[in-house]
Parts: sequence; C-alpha cells; structure tokens
Amino acid sequence: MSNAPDFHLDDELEATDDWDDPEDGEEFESGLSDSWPDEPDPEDLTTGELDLAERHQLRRVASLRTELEDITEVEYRQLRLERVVLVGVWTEGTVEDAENSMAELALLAETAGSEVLDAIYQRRQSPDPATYIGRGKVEGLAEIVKASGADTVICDGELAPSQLRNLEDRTKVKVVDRTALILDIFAQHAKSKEGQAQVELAQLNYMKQRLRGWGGNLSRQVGGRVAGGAGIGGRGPGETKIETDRRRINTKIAKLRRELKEMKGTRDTKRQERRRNHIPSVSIAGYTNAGKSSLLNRLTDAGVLVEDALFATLDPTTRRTTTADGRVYTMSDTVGFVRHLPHQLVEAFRSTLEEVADSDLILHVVDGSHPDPEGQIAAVREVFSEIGVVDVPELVIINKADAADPMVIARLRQREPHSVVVSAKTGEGIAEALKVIEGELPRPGVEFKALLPYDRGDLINRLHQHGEIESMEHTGEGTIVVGRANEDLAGELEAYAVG
Ligand SMILES: Nc1nc2c(ncn2[C@@H]2O[C@H](COP(=O)(O)OP(=O)(O)OP(=O)(O)O)[C@@H](O)[C@H]2O)c(=O)[nH]1
Ligand SMILES: [Mg+2]
Repeated sequence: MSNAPDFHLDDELEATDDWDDPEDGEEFESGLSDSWPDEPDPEDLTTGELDLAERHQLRRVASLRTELEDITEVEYRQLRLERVVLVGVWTEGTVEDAENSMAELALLAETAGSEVLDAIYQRRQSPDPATYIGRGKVEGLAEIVKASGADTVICDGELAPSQLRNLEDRTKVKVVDRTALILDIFAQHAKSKEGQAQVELAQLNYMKQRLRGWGGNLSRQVGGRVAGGAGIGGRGPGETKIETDRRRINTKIAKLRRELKEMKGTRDTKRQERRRNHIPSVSIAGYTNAGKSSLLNRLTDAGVLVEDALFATLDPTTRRTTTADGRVYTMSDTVGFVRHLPHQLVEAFRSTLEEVADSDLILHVVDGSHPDPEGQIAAVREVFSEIGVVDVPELVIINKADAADPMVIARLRQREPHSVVVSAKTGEGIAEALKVIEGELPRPGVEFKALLPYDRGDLINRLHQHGEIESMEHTGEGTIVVGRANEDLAGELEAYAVG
C-alpha cells in the first residue's frame, strides 16, 4: 500500500471483521455505533493517543458497510485494478475527441497498474442519472465484462455514488470513476510527506462529498442512540451515522490542513529568501507527460525522474541555474495537469500550485506529438485560471519536436506565436529556448555607474550573480562598472557612484 502512510486499512478490516458482519442481514444495526469508544477532543491528546484516535477514526470509516465500504476501498487501498473495461459517455465534440478521451483514460488506467481489456463509449445528451450510460446499455456492458473476464469497470467522469452502485449491481464487478482513478495514481506516486498529505486530503474530500450524498437516506441513520452530552462535542439526539462520519473525516481533514500549513511555512520561507535576494523564478508547467521533467533536466542537469507515465512528478523540484552571463535564477518542475483535473486535487495541491502563480515566468510545455495538443493547452490554461495565474508571462514550449508532425508544429506556432520548438530528448532547440527564457527574466530595476575599489571584488561577484553588467573598465583607482542592479544592491553601490 503506497498511499495513506499512516493507515493500515487491511489490519483494521481484519481486526473489525467480527463485529463488522451483522448476522441478521441488517446493513446497519442500531447498536453498531455504540461499539465506538467516545473520543476526547483531539487537541488534548498525546501523540500516541492521537495515533490511536486516528486509527479508531479510520476504523470507524472503514467499518461502514454498504456504499461507504466500497468508497473506502477505493480510497485507501491501491485500486488493484487488474483487468478493466473502460466506459465513457460523450456529450459533445467529435468522434476523434471521444476517442482521445478514452485513450487518455486507458493511459491513466495503465499508469495505475491495470490491463485494459476493452473500452466502450456512448454518445448521449447527458449521462444517465441512475446508471451513467443509458439504462439499455448496461446489459451490454455486463456482457462485455463477463466475456472479457474483467474485474473492474472504470467510468470516464465523476460519478454519483448511486450511479456507481447501480452499475456494480448490474455488472457484478467493482466500478470506479475517473476521479478515484486519478486520486489513486497520485497516492501511488506521492513520495514526500507533503505530497502524501496533499493526496490524502484530496481523498478525504472526495469521500466526504460521497457521505453527503447519503445523508438524506433515513434508513442509514443509526436509530436509538440518544447521546445526551456524550461523545465528541456532546451531540444530542437525532445524530446520524453520516454526521458522525463526517465529523471524523473533518477532524482528520483539519489535522492534515494544519500539517500542510506547517510544511507550506517552510517553503514560504525559502521563497521569501529568493524574493529578498531578487532571484527570478521560472516555473515549468503543462499537461502531464508533456516532458516537463525532461526539459528541466535538459535545461539545468537536474536529474529528476522522467517516466513515460502520467503524473510521474508530484513533488516540485527547484533548481538554481544561471544565465549565459552568470545571473542566478531558479527553475521549478511541478505536478502535471490533466483535462478535468479533480478539483479535490487542485484544492489539496493549491499551495504547490501557487508557486506557479507566483513565479516570474511560466514555461508552458506542450507535447507536439500528442493527437490533440491544442486541447491540452486549453486544459492547462483552465487550471491556470483556477489557481489564480494572472499577469505571469507565459512562454509556450512545443516539445517532442523529434516525434511531432511538422505540420502540427507549424499549426501550433501559428496559434501560439510566443513559443519555441524544442526536443528535450535530442536537445534540438534548447539553446534557442534558453536565450528566449533569459530574455524574458525580469531585469534588475536600477541603472548604475560605479567606481569599485579593488578590495570590493565581493560586490562585483554579486553583480555577476544578481545584476546585469554592461561594461567594466579597470583603472588605477579601481573598476568602473556600468549596469543594472536590484534596489538593495544598488543601495550598496551608491557609496561608489560616479557621474
Ligand atoms: N520523443 C520524445 N520524447 C520525449 C521528449 N521529452 C520527453 N519525452 C518522453 O516523454 C515522457 C514523459 O516525460 P517527462 O519528462 O516525465 O514528462 P512530464 O511532463 O514531467 O510528466 P509528468 O511528471 O508525468 O506530468 C518520457 O517517456 C520522456 O522520455 C522529447 O523531446 N521527445
Ligand atoms: Mg514530470
């Protein structure tokens, strides 16, 4: 289990098997919730107690029967999607668009570790509210599932719990949606503590929304419990199981948010330091698998992971690098985007994504060899606007020139005149790209002319790194330097200013 580092769901399930199986066939018995220990305010607990509380919290969620158990499995285990059938509903666009979308779903499924046996899609005005695909098509799907020996169906959208449930009832296999699939890939790929916490937060939010969907169903309320001051916050009568679960999930979400805030604090400090030193920052952003990490490696020898897989990179990497004339700047690679990036992920990764919004230049990498590069550009810009990217200069980097159709490249160049064409693989176009990037970096604001004595070599070094030197002339008294510097540095130079 690569996701949910703090949880051991399988253990929990085993431990709770006995009381998790009501023999009378009732899905929920009224006494069930009484087997849950009341918990004190999490703020008052020691670490060990917190861990324990967390386990209980999870056990509570995990032990739910009916839909929630399915959701829990989707959330906290690797999907173990072995042999899958893909299902899509296409409401607008061309057949080609529909097939691209299914091809992407297939790549996502493979990235999650499954084998795609079949893919079907249906053109409809809108998805069926009960069964996603048309009710009449469900039998056909069930037959395909049976004939192919699939164990899972993946739907190309975000489905309501009832839609998943209905499809599961009819196909007799597990049904998951695209959002759960993407969350699962993220969970498998998250390595840093921050990345793992972000993914977990997204998963809990996904789960919470599903709880809300069942909230109105009275049959799922736990009857007979009049807590009267007992339990978290001393809730009164009328409390439903759903509400208890939501509360527990909320507690966990609050804890994760607190942790993430702390981690963000560390990153903010680093960022402020860069700001203080006026070090320009360049963000590499773009559709997943476009070649962002490859480009960072090409441009800075960063040595970051490159993989022909979706969402290979989750944790941002920042590298310090220099322009041809020695100015220091940073370049960062970050998580890739995808069409309909689940909003739970956008929300959870907001602090990571904010760095893109906060940079001085965005390199928007697009895979020129992809069947629909324009669609990818549009999807990426949608995420840009969602994370508040405004007024950041954007340079489009058309990548994979070695593999792309020259006609497509010409078409892209025309649509995106502010672009460069490169191949991170062969190195083609990289030198030109660097020149354009360097030209777009913000320039230090203050012009100066100074006579620096020979014992102020330190200032000249700093000018090389953080300023722009137009000319240098060595004289008997020192070096006459003309150029531009940021305000702090220019302030220090003032003592040596010459007309
Ligand atoms: N032919 C070709 N393949 C490339 C080029 N650049 C990258 N690739 C391949 O494209 C795949 C994805 O590259 P990455 O650099 O991991 O892409 P990414 O944008 O960082 O992807 P994620 O982190 O998964 O979002 C890898 O198999 C690379 O080898 C290129 O210029 N030409
Ligand atoms: Mg990457």
